[in-house]
Amino acid sequence: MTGSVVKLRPDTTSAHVDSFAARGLPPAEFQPAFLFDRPELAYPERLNCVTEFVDRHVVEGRGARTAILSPDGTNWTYQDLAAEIDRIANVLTGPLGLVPGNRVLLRAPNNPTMVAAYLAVIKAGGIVVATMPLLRAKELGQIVDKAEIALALCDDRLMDELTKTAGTSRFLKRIVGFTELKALASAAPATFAAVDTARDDVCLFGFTSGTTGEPKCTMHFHRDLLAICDAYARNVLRPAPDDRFIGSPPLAFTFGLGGLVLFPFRVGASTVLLEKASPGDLLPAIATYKPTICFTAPTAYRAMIPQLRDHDWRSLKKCVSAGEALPKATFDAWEEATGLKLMDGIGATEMLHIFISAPEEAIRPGATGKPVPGYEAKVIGADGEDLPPGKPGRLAVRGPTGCRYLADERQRRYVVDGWNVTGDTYVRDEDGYFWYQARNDDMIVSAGYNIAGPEVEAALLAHPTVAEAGVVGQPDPERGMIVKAYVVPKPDVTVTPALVVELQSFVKNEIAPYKYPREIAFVPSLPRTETGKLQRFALRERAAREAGEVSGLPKAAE
Ligand code: 3UK
Repeated sequence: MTGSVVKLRPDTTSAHVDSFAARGLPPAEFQPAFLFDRPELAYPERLNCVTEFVDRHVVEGRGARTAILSPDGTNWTYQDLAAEIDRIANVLTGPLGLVPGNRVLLRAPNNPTMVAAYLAVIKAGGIVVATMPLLRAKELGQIVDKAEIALALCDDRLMDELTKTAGTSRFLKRIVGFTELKALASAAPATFAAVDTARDDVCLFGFTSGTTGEPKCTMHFHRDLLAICDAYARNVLRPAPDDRFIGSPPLAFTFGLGGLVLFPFRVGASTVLLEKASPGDLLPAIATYKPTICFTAPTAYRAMIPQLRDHDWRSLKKCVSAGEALPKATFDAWEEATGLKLMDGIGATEMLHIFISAPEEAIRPGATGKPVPGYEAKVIGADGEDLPPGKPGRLAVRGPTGCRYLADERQRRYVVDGWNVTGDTYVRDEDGYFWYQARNDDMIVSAGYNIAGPEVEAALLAHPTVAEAGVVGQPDPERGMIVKAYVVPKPDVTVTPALVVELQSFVKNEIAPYKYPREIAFVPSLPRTETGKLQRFALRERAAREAGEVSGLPKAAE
């Protein structure tokens, strides 16, 4: 499985006038190895990726095909999109004074102007820093200061928090609202020559959706944006020009960037951009726009199942699930309801997108899949040694993309001997499939046993009364930790002490009995991040508070 390893130095001449990103790159010895042995990953040294994603389609005669649809009535062809991008690029480099290498913050829900602005920044040689719409002034301030951002483009409806940030930041000088941006753009020329960037010029800063500590800023090159399309999408998702994409992840989350912008544009397909895309919004939009490919989180698929019968979802051909583990119960229920196999894939902001997954015909339900062609993966032990099949350990990967934190000591923790160590515990089976266990720090150690919270969650989700489940360790004087489950019951379920006992016996029948939740608390909802991840740390804090409390519900019978 091992291919030749190429350590790509910045080997081409940068187009950046502002060298901030290059100065922040990790030193060579802490960079991951990059693999480029597949012919489709052999990119030319000079490369502006927007030329590939947009202009190429116009030049090659596909300018009249649909690129972007949205509920505000937008129906842009590739020709329209190219003109929008070029007008904004002219505004950026003209009145707004952008020079190659400058960072530009974007703040907007997923909408057409956001995408045009995103690609305009890159086409102009800038570096995009997209931010989640729910972020507040303080979090925006951390991003602005870390990335030293002077210019922001902001949806007018989201101005308040960013204005507060500007009030206290020594970097942020100018915020241009989308209304003003569009006014300036309408007066600007509709053609703009792409800045002649190097394939290894940085064009994107992705802040991790990490839940603790200082935010980490990952840096990605022009070639990286193509590589995720030419590795994962081309070999696993396999979209065609007639596909239409839809989904929920914000474009500031690279899961959304790939699934809703880069993958469709790589093949000249179309995308539906939704500002609101909760499970309740997604199904009506699917019925309206008849997309073929959907990207969302495992919990969103689960939430949509009972509503499927009220909407025409039958245009869907492929459904991608990522962001957190896909429980087998959700996979089974979706397949039963739709006949479609959910395509699980693990990705990370550091890796830009998905690196382990499987095409439909090779899916093994419950497993994440195999390394995406172009990537290699292994499971390693505490000392970095390779572990054989069947043994749980730390996941390590390498491929055409990899981790580069901006000026961050934590680089050395993520990249070890050229391998990206994602922080996940995995088991590889004899056939080379990778089975997710937990985040390394989500393992519950109870009376000497290692118990993976997600495995207990998956077991609970198979019970007909359970809508959602979150499982963490709760401090316990005797066992160190006990397994504590927070359960959201389905709408018409009556919560009784008997249900607790019933769920406990159910789990004991599904998985090894010692893993059963000794305490179960019923809650109306679970805390989640904007990227759809369960906030286990919040549940852990809650469990720690509740430790020893009389819960009002009976303690488990042994
Ligand atoms: C977890 C998964 C089990 C895992 C992401 C697709 O999630 C993305 O990036 P983040 O930086 O988080 C990375 C971490 O999330 N995870 C993601 N997918 C799965 N765990 N099964 C999965 N299928 O802990 C990983 O280390 O927010 C996902 C594409 C782009 C992304 N940025």
